[in-house]
Amino acid sequence: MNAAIIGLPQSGKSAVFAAITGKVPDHHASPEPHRAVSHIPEPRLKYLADLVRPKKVTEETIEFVDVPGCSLDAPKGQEEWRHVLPTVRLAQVLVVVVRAFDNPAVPPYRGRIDPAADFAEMWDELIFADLETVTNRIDKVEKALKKPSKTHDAEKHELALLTRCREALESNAPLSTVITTDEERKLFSSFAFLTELPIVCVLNVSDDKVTTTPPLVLPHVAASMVLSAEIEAELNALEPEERTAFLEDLGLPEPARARLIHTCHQAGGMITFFTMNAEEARAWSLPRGHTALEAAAKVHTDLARGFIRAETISYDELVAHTDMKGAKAAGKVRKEGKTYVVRDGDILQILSSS
Ligand SMILES: Nc1nc2c(ncn2[C@@H]2O[C@H](COP(=O)(O)OP(=O)(O)O)[C@@H](O)[C@H]2O)c(=O)[nH]1
Ligand SMILES: [Mg+2]
Repeated sequence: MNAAIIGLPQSGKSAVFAAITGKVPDHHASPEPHRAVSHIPEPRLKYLADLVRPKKVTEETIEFVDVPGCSLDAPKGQEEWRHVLPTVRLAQVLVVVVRAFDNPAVPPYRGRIDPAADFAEMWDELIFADLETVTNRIDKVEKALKKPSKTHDAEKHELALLTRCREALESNAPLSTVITTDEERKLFSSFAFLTELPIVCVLNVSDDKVTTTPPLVLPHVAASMVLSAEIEAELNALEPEERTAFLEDLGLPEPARARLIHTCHQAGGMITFFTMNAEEARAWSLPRGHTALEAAAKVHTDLARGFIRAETISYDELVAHTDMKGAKAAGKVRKEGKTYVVRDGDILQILSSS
């Protein structure tokens, strides 16, 4: 899965990207979006690997895209924003970085530090981009309805939904409030609407404010968090042993990096399940609500084709019984069929005839 980092210029997008991925993008060298893949920190996988000591341990990954900021009130900035929009549309999650940090060396965009207003400005751009797509489509469908055709029923149905989309956007509500069924999502999937995507809002604060600043409270936002990109950069530069002491000094439980990655994964509708054997212990992402059969297909198409059952135990239950042997003896390993809805933390052993 893939998360696009967007926000106004000088909000700290590239700094956040560097904190998460360890890669420092140089937008002076290239104004294009930068991509990097991060492993999803998964302490549960380490426990499983310690149990079976496999040849290989494979973590799940997530891709982050650092999108250059655009001065939205200038024609050139609008042009740049249009240039990066197709990349943003391809994301599964939008991370909106909002500036709250003070740095005399970096004058804030528009000369103000006003997180709520900055978020609102980004939000308006997303709404506006979708409104433009919806309005253009309405024109097309209305024209089609004026011509004789056998597809008028489908067009009328689409027009009714598009009209509701326009009404929502005009009242500043995202399309995720209108497009709610699989059928509707499929009908509009080619438009890749921005306001259908879950948003994670990241408030980038000064290092001395990180424990005292509350996250922004925002409607229609999947998650809202606070971090200091400066602290994260310092953490990344330290040796692992020094990090704990540094975090303790600051009063932080963990680096924001892990929290942000997990938040994006969850906001994107993903859960994690595990497989383990002597060869490999592995974490896998699966959309929430997907079944054991879909999980099997993710691991290998053959496993899904010959699916017999999935022997399943939750991570917590396994830990409570120390290992598989203990869990089996206690009768805690369930035999689940194709339609079983996989839960976060499930460990699956999929039995298949092929
Ligand atoms: N003091 C401080 N400076 C920051 C912080 N985050 C970013 N900066 C600085 O602000 C400038 C703009 O940050 P950058 O990540 O390039 O912003 P972008 O335009 O949104 O990608 C850079 O010089 C950063 O070093 C922060 O948390 N604290
Ligand atoms: Mg940047």
